[in-house]
Amino acid sequence: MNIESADVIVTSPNRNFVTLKITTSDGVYGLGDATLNGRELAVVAYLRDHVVPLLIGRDASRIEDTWQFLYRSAYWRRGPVTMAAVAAVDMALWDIKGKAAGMPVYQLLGGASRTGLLAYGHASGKELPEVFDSIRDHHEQGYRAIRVQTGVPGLKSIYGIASNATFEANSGVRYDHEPAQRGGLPNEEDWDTRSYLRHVPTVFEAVRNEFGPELPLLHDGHHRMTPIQAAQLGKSLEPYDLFWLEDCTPAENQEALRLVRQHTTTPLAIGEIFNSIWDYQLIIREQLVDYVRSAVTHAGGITHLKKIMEYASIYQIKSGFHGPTDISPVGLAAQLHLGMAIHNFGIQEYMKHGEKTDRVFQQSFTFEDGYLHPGEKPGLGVDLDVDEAGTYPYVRAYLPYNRLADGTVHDW
Ligand code: CS2
Ligand code: MG
Repeated sequence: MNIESADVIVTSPNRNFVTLKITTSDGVYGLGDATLNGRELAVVAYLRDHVVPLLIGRDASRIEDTWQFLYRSAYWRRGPVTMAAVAAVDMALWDIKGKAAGMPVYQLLGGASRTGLLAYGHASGKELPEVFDSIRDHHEQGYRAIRVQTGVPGLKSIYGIASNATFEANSGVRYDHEPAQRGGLPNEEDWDTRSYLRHVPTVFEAVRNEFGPELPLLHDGHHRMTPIQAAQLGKSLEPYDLFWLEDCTPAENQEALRLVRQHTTTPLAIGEIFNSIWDYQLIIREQLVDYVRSAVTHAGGITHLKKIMEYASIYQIKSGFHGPTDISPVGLAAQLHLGMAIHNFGIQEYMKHGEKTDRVFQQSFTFEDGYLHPGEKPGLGVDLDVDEAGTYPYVRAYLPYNRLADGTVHDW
């Protein structure tokens, strides 16, 4: 079953997506997600100009060998663009192997370790009443775990809060939060960590008072605090028993987590911008994190993220795979299959895609009573309507960035 063709499909129904479609000499095809929000075309070029020529004629069944070949023969290793390209090939080959075997991919990964995958959704609001409404809305949608993001007095716009701008700009589909803005330059947002640190604990206190102690609550610090500020927030949130505090500080310097760990027992989740096992090496070995946040799309595919989870399992660290709308339905499906099979599954982020996206990507996963399941279709269980995809041309979109009151650029 040799690879006969490989097409890079770019579409922009509710937002931009990049999908690799590999077709074999037997006519079996597989899909892989290569979407890198705000830098999509860099991965398109890496795939079209450099990877696709290497795939033609290769034996599609040799997934590990192809992974190693693409990773090592490039000479230049790691990084978001390379690892998204490698990930797309990897996902497509697992999809093909599942179809050829007549099995859903999770069966090839060792079978089901659970009946379903606990998911969390994104509740948000500028003020408390909006936050409460959004939590109730997510409850009604069936979510049993909820991430809470809140506005901060004095800040015009902040990560994680749906604003009217995102609503109108994204063809009228109500996304809780779609940060990448189409057709322009990056939005500049304002940030002040001290007002955020004062405000967030008051919101979680109010949410606990309103919704009780059981509901698993998550929060995303989105890389904005210094290690000691992250320690401060983790500590001040302890009374509200968070499921996790995510991306509490930029983690290029993995040792930064030592200071956070020293001061708080709030569980920590990190890794959505990590692309390889080496980004986790120290923080896993030193037990400085509790959840691995990588996405299959950005961490070298099912093959590599499975290795990260095996390493994490030695330290009882669980998965918390990244699942916002900029992970395409193909990438989400791949994570659900991996999540079904690994032992150390923790929770899966699940932001719902829009109607147009659902027309482009036919999906077979289910979301019932708070739990996701990849479905039983052979392969990944997702198909792409190439003609429908062709009706939504790419529109360049940038993620926002932050500046502090004194004009300094800050992590967004
Ligand atoms: C976020 C993402 O979902 C999350 O946890 O951190 O929404 C992130 O902002 C986007 O993926 C950026 O493209
Ligand atoms: Mg995040």
